[in-house]
Amino acid sequence: MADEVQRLIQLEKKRQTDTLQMIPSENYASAVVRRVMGSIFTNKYAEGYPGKRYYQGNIVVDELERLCQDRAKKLFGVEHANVQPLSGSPANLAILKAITNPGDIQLSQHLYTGGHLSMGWQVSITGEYRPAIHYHLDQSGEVDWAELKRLAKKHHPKLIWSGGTGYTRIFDWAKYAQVADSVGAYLVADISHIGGLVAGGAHPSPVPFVHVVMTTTHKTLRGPRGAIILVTAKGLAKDPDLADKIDKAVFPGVQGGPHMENVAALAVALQEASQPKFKKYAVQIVKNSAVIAQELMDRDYHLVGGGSANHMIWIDLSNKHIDGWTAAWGLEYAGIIANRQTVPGDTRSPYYPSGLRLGTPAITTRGMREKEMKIIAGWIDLAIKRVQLAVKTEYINIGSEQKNLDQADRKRFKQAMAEDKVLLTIARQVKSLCRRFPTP
Ligand code: DSN
Repeated sequence: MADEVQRLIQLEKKRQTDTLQMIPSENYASAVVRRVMGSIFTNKYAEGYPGKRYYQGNIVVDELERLCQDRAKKLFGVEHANVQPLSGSPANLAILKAITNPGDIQLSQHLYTGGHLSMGWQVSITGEYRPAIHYHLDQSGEVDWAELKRLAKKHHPKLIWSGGTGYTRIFDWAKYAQVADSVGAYLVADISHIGGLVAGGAHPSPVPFVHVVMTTTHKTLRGPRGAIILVTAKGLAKDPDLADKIDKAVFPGVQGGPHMENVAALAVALQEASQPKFKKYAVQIVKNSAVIAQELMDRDYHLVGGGSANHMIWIDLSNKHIDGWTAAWGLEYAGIIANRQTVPGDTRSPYYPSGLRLGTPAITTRGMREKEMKIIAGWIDLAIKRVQLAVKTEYINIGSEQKNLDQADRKRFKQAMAEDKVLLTIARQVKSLCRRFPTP
């Protein structure tokens, strides 16, 4: 019922307003983007592409989609843009379909060291569809280049994926290209996390080095949920039909009718991302992330990658003797929303991993800067210390090493943390900081 949904929207609004959204893949879309997402374009079927639709009544929609394509091409400096993918996973499946044939191999970053499901992990359709092998990040958080080269040489993949969901350095696109070109593979950059940093000029663009770029549109790019696939000049030089193959793979290969309300909102977001203000925003995201990273390292936190050169802070909690699950829940009760993540060399499972991932895109959108980052880093440390103490002595009593907590331990821990005075005090302070930095 609409009134029930309305109540939930209000509750979620309060949550998003009064707590710190620090999941690195989340952001606040602008009010205009959100309004356009709710526009009447949602009523329209538009299977096909501009000039060749399978439904009538698409003269306006054609103009809209062309506008969105043009803005994407201009912003990223590419030859071709498909703006229809509903999200990153279908986009990556479409890329795989366009580029590979049965028997071809894909090579991607291992899921446990920051790779993504949609780049050939077994439980994903992309892993069922084509065989995949994986390279890792080393203990320092850098791509294991020697392993990547060795695997490429041995298996001759048709497609090499660069990028994923865990990486805190600046991608060396030229190095990836060297490996891919040496074995004649297509190189695809999944820049979902750093799309906004690339658009804003705060990170180098993969465009001169790769054949295809995919980015989701709702992370640092700050648009509606969705994805775009970009074909570069290098891609068209390798295969002049590549753009056409990508389009056919998206529709009718993977998807049916595009969500035109999202395409409309994306056109708005791309325009926003081309403004000088957005460049400043992208630079500030990186500065903010570096401050939190440094503050945490000064407090003896081990960060994957030895710091943060982008929007992401990736903590290995092994030396804190707690897992990412307990840390993430402790932080949530303190009003800081993060997400847990495996780390290179992790011996724990993805559900109870050794790491934690934090990010600055959303809090930077609110206008927070270095001064606030220092305060936030202090709160993160305080909350994690509280969790450590709780796990070690008060509620679970396991000594200095975290054992594999059973479900009863975890339930007791959560109940205790939900009422913990230290965490509740931090949550109150977080709320009062948040009130000074309104959400869009
Ligand atoms: N779920 C996204 C992330 O958090 O990195 C990737 O799909």
